[in-house]
Amino acid sequence: MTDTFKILICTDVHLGYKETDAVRGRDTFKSFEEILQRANQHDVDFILNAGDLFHVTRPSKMSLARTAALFTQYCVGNRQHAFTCHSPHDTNAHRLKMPMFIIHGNHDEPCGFGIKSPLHIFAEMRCLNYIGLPNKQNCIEPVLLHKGATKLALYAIGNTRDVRLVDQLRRRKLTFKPPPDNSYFNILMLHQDRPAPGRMHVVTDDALPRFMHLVIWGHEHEPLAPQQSETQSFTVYQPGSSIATSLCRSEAVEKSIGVLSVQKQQHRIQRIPLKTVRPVFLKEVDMRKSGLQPDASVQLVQTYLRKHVQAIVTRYEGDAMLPLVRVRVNVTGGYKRLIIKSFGAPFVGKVANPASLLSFQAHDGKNAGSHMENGNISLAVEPLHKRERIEALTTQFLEKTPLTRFDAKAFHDLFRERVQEEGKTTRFISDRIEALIKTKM
Ligand SMILES: [Mn+2]
Repeated sequence: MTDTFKILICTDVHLGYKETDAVRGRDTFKSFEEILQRANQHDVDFILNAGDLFHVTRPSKMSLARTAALFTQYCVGNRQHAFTCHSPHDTNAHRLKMPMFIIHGNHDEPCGFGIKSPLHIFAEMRCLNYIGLPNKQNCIEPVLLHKGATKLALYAIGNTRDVRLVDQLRRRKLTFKPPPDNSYFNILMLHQDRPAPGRMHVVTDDALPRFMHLVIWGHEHEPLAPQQSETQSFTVYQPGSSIATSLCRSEAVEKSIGVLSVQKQQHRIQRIPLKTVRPVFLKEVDMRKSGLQPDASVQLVQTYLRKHVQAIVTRYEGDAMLPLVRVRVNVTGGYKRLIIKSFGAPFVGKVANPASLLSFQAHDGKNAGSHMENGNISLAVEPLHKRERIEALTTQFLEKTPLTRFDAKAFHDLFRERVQEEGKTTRFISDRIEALIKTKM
């Protein structure tokens, strides 16, 4: 019997994202199935999932049924495991042919009556091991896993609002029970914003326990190779999402998962590219280089931009999957903007997102940030790295108008999602807020 643990690492699968879209509806489920198939292929002992398995905390019945079918096919069943599991929690590890230790993310966090996450349902049905919920003492106890001479201590923190978690860690209100002895390889899995310029109140490496060897960081959709922490002795691995939920640079890259091997205290992470992920193609077009004058007609601008899209479409002709395409048009100088939805009509069946092919930017201050579209003011599409700006705006708003009816977090998330997603109109957002308020009354 070997004493090397093999563990598949994945995160941010976002099951159900765009599930009603005729073209993209099954994307998340296909990628999740590929992840489960690869777990078998690589003969891993178990899977670690760092959060946001579901895109929403109340998944549709369709999503639940599809997810249940995948767990039943790939995870439920008997297998003779080469490891033993000692846990403070009632884990299902030994009752599953492919165990999955999983935490919730910000999208599938516990909420509502009884404060449940959709993960609770699957845990109750013994499909997965839901970890990362603090006990009454607010102490994080590890799941201990032994395989021959190799011993793992698995720590986990489900998504918590950054401000709160930073405070809890700083004031030691959240503690970590140390491993039984120093022969353990200690892993921490969490789902939070990573520190970045301009981000305030986020968890930094030095706030995490020094005895960790590997930190698996979920939530950030951009895949990053494992890197040595600058302030701590552990390695940080950010696997990145298995689906692009935002058409921006950091997401338009090859999506992958990791296979972690641990022998005693030596570890290695092998990156495995996913094959089921829809390709994303981004292009930037500066209208000042188009040869057209700023007062050129809508028709001329449309013809010009459609030529660009056609060139992209031609590249992907004959491919198994329609691509996601986003052309960011710089209209600095007063060039006309087009109605985004109708622009894509000729590309139905040729791209996966005909209704959201374009976004417009102007860098001369005129109309930057908003423009008229179908009579509604439309907010400019914010790429993911500008997320904090959206939160800054909503925070500003909430400071002036504290919410009594519903959670501030729901408000942040709703805004962030809708604004960055496809450039939804403010009308759409206000309708959603109204609906939200009505359901809470
Ligand atoms: Mn997340």
